[in-house]
Amino acid sequence: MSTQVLEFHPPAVACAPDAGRWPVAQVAALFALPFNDLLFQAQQAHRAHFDANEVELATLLSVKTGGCPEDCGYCPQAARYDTGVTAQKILPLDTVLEHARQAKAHGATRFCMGAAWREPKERDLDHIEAMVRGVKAMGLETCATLGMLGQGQAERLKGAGLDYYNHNLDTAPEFYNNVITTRDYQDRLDTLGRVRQAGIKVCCGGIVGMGESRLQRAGLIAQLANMDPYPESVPVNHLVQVEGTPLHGAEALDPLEFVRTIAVARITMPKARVRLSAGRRQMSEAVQALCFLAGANSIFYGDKLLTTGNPEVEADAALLDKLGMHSRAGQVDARCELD
Ligand code: SAM
Ligand code: DTB
Ligand code: SF4
Repeated sequence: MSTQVLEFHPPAVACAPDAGRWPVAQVAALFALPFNDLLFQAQQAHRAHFDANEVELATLLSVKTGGCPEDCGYCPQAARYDTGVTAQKILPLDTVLEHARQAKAHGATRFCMGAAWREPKERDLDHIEAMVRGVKAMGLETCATLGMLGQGQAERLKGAGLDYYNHNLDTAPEFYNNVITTRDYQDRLDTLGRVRQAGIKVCCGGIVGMGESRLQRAGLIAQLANMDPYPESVPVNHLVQVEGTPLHGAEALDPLEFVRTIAVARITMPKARVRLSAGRRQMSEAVQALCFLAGANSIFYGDKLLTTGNPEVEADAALLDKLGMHSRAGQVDARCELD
């Protein structure tokens, strides 16, 4: 039973989670609340645990791009889809550290390194360990997303100073096979168990806008919220549709439904950092502002995600300024170039 979930006091309209867990039906009931009531609850949960005007800036770098053997239907880096992404070798250490240095200079507090692997090989981990050590030594929080981890690999990353491991459940168990067939839900849960066991903080979320139903979005949130403990960090990605991937052309999600997903994540995981992740480039400023109101308090900062675009740092600095928001590091500095 998670004590974190028990601390939440939901109003009468969305019944209290029994036994500290969130049945899918109760998560779905949150989704069905009138929008204003949902956002009000999300604000209450947010303000109970965070400075409501503070946002974490995390910079993402693809340290090994493309050529991935997996078949994730959303992903431009899968070798089997013709998306125009060229497979590259792992980046040299000094290139990664230079990106991290610039990210820090711009005000980022967290640096996330991503690799297009099904799982890292042992020799890959030597490189990643050096990257983690170097980034950590700059005073940045470190995060990596490298695919599934085998026995002993999470411990190696922890030893190098890794703060967070990102591994997403992506969607509800019932919808999962519509999106990925080359590894199953249990594989993901096993990796998350290894990360937790090694004492690394868990960064785990999913993607919405892939054609899933609202009930399936509730199913994803319930899976996350019922982890014991729930993840410290929850990325909510809006599908970035990339030509050549099977999910290109999926029916567009109503932006207000995306905002609802953020709010439900905030209410069910009140102490987590809820991350407004991929898809911001396709979102209006007004929708992003609603996401902050719904409890999002982390964004990717830098003009690129892994292979697709993200808002320019100048635009983000201007948006945060307009909203009177500040980063964890204080002032946001968009003056120097990231690349
Ligand atoms: N290869 C590793 C893995 O899949 O575990 C790590 C990198 S993978 C690109 C990290 C996450 O990015 C995926 O789990 C997925 O949630 C997200 N992602 C990938 N492509 C996306 C897209 N087109 N739109 C939104 N999110 C995406
Ligand atoms: C996460 O949940 N979203 C980020 C990060 N973790 C690694 C990745 C988004 C990728 C979007 C598609 C791309 O740029 O390739
Ligand atoms: Fe490979 Fe990760 Fe993309 Fe799936 S999401 S195809 S595992 S890089």
